[in-house]
This record gives sequence, C-alpha cells and structure tokens, in this order.
Amino acid sequence: MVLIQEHTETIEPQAAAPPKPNIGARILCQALEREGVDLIFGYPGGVVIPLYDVFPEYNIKHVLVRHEQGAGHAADGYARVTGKAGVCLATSGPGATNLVTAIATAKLDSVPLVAITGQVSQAVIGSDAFQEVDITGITLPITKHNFLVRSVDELGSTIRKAFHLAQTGRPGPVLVDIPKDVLLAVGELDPDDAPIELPGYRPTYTPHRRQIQLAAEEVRKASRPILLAGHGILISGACEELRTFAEKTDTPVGLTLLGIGGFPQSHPLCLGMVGMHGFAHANRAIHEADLLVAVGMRFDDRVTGKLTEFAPHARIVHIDIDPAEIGKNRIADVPIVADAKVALGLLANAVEVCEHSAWREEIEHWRQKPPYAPIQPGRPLLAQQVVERLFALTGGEAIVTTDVGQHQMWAAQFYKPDTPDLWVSSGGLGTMGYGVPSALGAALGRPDKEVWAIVGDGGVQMTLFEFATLVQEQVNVNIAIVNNGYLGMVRQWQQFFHNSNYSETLISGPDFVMLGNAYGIASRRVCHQDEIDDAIRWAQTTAGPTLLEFVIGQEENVFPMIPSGASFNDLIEDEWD
Ligand SMILES: Cc1cc2nc3c(=O)[nH]c(=O)nc-3n(C[C@H](O)[C@H](O)[C@H](O)COP(=O)(O)OP(=O)(O)OC[C@H]3O[C@@H](n4cnc5c(N)ncnc54)[C@H](O)[C@@H]3O)c2cc1C
Ligand SMILES: Cc1ncc(C[n+]2csc(CCOP(=O)(O)OP(=O)(O)O)c2C)c(N)n1
Ligand SMILES: [Mg+2]
Repeated sequence: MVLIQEHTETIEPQAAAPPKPNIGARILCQALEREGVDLIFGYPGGVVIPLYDVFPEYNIKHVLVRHEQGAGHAADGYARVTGKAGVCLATSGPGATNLVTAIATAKLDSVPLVAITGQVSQAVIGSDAFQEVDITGITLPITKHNFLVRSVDELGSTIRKAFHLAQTGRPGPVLVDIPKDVLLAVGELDPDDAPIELPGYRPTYTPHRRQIQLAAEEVRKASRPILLAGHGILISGACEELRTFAEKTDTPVGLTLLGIGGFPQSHPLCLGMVGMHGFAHANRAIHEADLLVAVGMRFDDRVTGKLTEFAPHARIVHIDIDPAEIGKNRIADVPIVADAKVALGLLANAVEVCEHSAWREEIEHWRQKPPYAPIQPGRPLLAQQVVERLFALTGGEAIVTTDVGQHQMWAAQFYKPDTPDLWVSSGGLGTMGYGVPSALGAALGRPDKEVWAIVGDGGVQMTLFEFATLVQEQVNVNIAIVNNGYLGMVRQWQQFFHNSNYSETLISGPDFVMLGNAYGIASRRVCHQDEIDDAIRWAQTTAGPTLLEFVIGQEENVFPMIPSGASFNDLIEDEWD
C-alpha cells in the first residue's frame, strides 16, 4: 500500500517503531503501577533523567515540587490521609540528602513512605563521583529498611519488598537507591506471584489468647479505667472496635496528638488530647486512673512527662504491633503484641458490660473550667478562636495539616474531628516546615476534601517555596498563617523557664499577603475578631489555593502545660477565674 499525502508526494509505509527496550527505568514504572501508584512527588536531576524520560509512557502523575523536602512531606501527607504509601523521588547527592528530614519525620510517626533515589553508576560508587552520597548509609537509622539495587533483575522484587515493608506491621519509610546503570540496563519485571522474600520479617497481628483474657480480667477489676488511644488506632483502622470497647466498658478515652480522629471528640466518653498540652481534665484522669488500656501509642515523653510519676496508680494494658515499644518507656502489666483492630475486637468480646458513672462524673467535674480566658470583644485575635471558627465553618470535616509550634497545639486542642484521617501533624520529630507541603500531598490524595494548613509565621518560612507547587497544580489548599511575630513555642519556654530572655526568637517575615499574591495565591490579612468568619468563608469559596494571615497577640501562650520532664502535679494553667 502507498500512502498519498495531500500535496501528491508519495511515501513508503513506515516500518512499525521498534519495541522500546525494557530498561530499568521502565521496569521501575511497571513495578510502581503494580503497587497501585498513580502519584509521585519528585524533582529531577542527572542520574534520574532516564526515569523522567519514560514517565510519560505510564499512568503515573509526577508532581514537580520546589525542594525535595517538600516531596517527602507531600508524600507523607498523602499517606496519612489515604492510608496508602506515599512516594517521593529525588536525584543522587543533594536531592537525596534533601529528603532526609522528611524521611525522619515519617519514621518517627510510623508513616508508610517509599523514597526512591537515583545513585551514581555502580562503576563509580565509592569514588566521590559527582553528586555521590551514601544515602543508604545516611538513612539507615531513619528508615524501616533501605535497599541499594545492584541489578536490574532485582528492581521489580525490591519495589514489592519496599511497599510491603512500608505498609505492613508498624508502617514506616523505606528507601530504594537505584544506580543509573540499573535504570539503563535491560531486564524483566519479576512475576506478580513471586513470593516476597524477607526472612525474619513477620509482624504479629493476632494477639496471644491468654493475654486477652488477662486484659479482660484487668478491665473487670478496674473502677477508674482510662483508654489511651494513639496513632495505631488510625493505622489499623480500629475506630469501630475502640468505640465498641469504650462503650461496653463505659471507659473514658484520651487521645495522643497523633491519635486525634481515632475516637469521636463529640462522644461523651472522649476526654480530648492528653500530654504536655493536653487538657487538664484528661491528664488528671490519667493521674487518678487505676487502669490504663493504652492502644497503638508509644508512651512518648510529650505524653508521659516524668515517667516515674505518670499514671502512678494505674495498672497498664499495652497493645502495640511493635514488640520493641512494649515496656520501652512504661512497664506493661499485660503486654499485648498485636494489631490494634484485631486485639480490640477480641478484647471487646472478652469483657463484660461495665458501668463507671461515679468516675465519669468526677472527670466531668474537672472538665468544667473552659480551656482559655473568655474572649473580650475588641481584644487582639486569639488563635484558639480562629481554630474554633475554622472547626465550626468546616463542620469539623476538613483535613487539617499543621506546622510545629504553638499554633499546632492550639489546632490540636480546638480542631476536634470525629472521624479519622483528617488530622495531619508532625508529632515525633516535630518538623517545622511540614504544614504546607503535607497539605499539598493530602489535597492531592483526597481531592474530595476541603484542606487547611494551619502554620506559624516561623515554620511557613521554612518551606514556602511549595506555594509555587500549589499554584502550578491549582490545589485547593487554604493556608492559615498564625502570625505572632515570634518563634512562639520557643519564646514561651524562654518566658516560663529562662526568665523571659527572648534570645533570637523574635522573627520577622515577609508581607505574607504580598508574598501570596506574588505567587498567584489569593491572599488576605485578618486582624480583628469580627473578620474571622468572613475571611474563612471567602477562602472556602475561592478556587485554587488561598492564604489567610491571622495576626494574633504576640505573647499568647499555650495552656495548660506540663513542663518537660515534670508531672501532672506541676501543671501550669492560664491565670484567670
Ligand atoms: C510541639 C509539640 C508538642 C507536643 N505535645 C504533645 C502533647 O501534649 N500530647 C501528645 O500526645 N503528643 C504531643 N506531641 C507529639 C508527641 O511528640 C508524639 O508524637 C505523640 O504523642 C505520639 O503519639 P502516638 O504514640 O499515638 O503515635 P506514634 O508515635 O505514631 O506511635 C504509634 C504507635 O502505634 C503502634 N502501631 C502502629 N501500627 C499499629 C497497629 N496496626 N496496631 C497496633 N499498634 C500499632 C506503633 O508501633 C507505635 O508504637 C507534641 C509534639 C510537638 C511537636
Ligand atoms: C526544623 C525545626 N527547627 C527548629 C525547631 C524548634 N522549634 C519548635 S517550635 C518552634 C517555633 C515555631 O515558630 P512558628 O512557626 O512561628 O510557630 P509558633 O510557635 O509561633 O506558633 C521552633 C523554633 C523545630 N521544631 N523544627
Ligand atoms: Mg510564630
């Protein structure tokens, strides 16, 4: 057959394009697609160009961030709201090292993350080649596991292992470092049904029956029980089992910072957040309790304060999937290594119906005092009030990400979601700069949700380059900057514990409204109480990203506070009656 073009020129039929060689870069994409990955946050560079070359052939959307730390936090935010592993990608050397903070953030908070880094070709590994760093060495202590892929034949199976490790047992970040020659070598994707070989890795999901019986016995004997629900409740999807158990045994529930959303805060049994900045009644309840059933939480020092004085009268039932967490900080009387959902389901069946009205009434009596001084009209804005209005105007159904500092604690105290996977905050590492990029990932992971990033004026300056990514992707993220002109949380510690010596905590910033507008983000400043609702509604109805700068009093403090290393008896409360 001869094809005739319009201008009568005749051409010979084209030979079919030769099949594209199945190089490592393509095998990697095939392996990612097999894991259900359709979104990657990344940044290109020399050794990963072969991968970028083939991306358009696959159904994997790549979001070009402005800094690899942003890619890591975005993947982390995506993971926290979807429950699926987030994926970030960086080139070798500085690209890989820029991921380090984000990987450590995910490690401390048990977030499933797969970080893919390019590496220099194997022939030059160890020669200080251009942009060579030993990223598997660097990330060894901050990953659940990491791999250096030595051969294209290992690539597919390594990706399967990485996702399996990241998402099972106690989730965490896994890094896969891929030399450029592996990305270019021709090979095959391993078969779908090949077994995942990870000798020695067998997380325990089902508890020992005897331990469940012992725990049920503790519950039966207790007259002042408290449930302490942590992040593991959300990770294992144990909200229903937790609720059934709490209601059947009439047990009040305290939440860790990362357990927020694990139990409905509107529920009469919910005490809200516990710990350093938890509510006084919740901490007092722990202090007076005779039994703590701690589930999927790791007795972090921000929860316990001085360990020897934490829950001094309580026996401890501790359920955690990671045996290393049990007895690490607080000895458990009944240790249970298991998945929270499985264990709570069995425990809820094993216990008898109980009733603790006297105990609950006592706690309700402690709850009477409002957590902050009544708002005087005309006074400077209070962040607590801003968060309360946000909670009301979003119906408590928005995804809220935070940065780290005072605003984070106010957000935790006053944004009180009833459902899981809405609360996204860096707890263990406490990473400033987390709020905006994690909101990017959360919004792309849950495009059906309203998303707010509540950030401080200090922390937002650490990653505000991702404003450009929000605009490029036209993501519906509303940024609420709580501007107190200070590195407020550190200033508060200086005020309380260092004679108000505000050394290097007064911090300036740009004109955030002008900055937002310069990036193409619709932006407004809010200085007065009566402007809050209007501004929030404006952001809600404005398409694309928005920015609201809330200018609050400079020296407001987060109350209550149990000082670091102290106990409930040292609790500092706001001074008003
Ligand atoms: C400025 C600042 C102030 C803070 N103040 C407070 C505070 O006042 N109160 C507070 O609570 N926190 C506070 N934090 C956070 C604190 O540092 C910890 O990050 C947080 O308490 C940890 O909560 P967690 O133990 O529930 O979650 P994680 O640290 O994420 O631990 C989760 C636990 O669940 C287990 N797990 C995982 N999967 C499962 C499963 N399927 N089944 C069972 N178990 C599972 C894990 O092994 C792990 O032990 C603060 C942080 C910052 C930055
Ligand atoms: C990357 C990083 N550097 C330093 C800190 C220590 N730190 C914790 S809170 C805080 C102040 C945060 O200030 P800002 O973002 O303005 O929030 P605010 O406390 O004022 O609400 C600092 C410096 C940190 N957590 N993370
Ligand atoms: Mg500040």
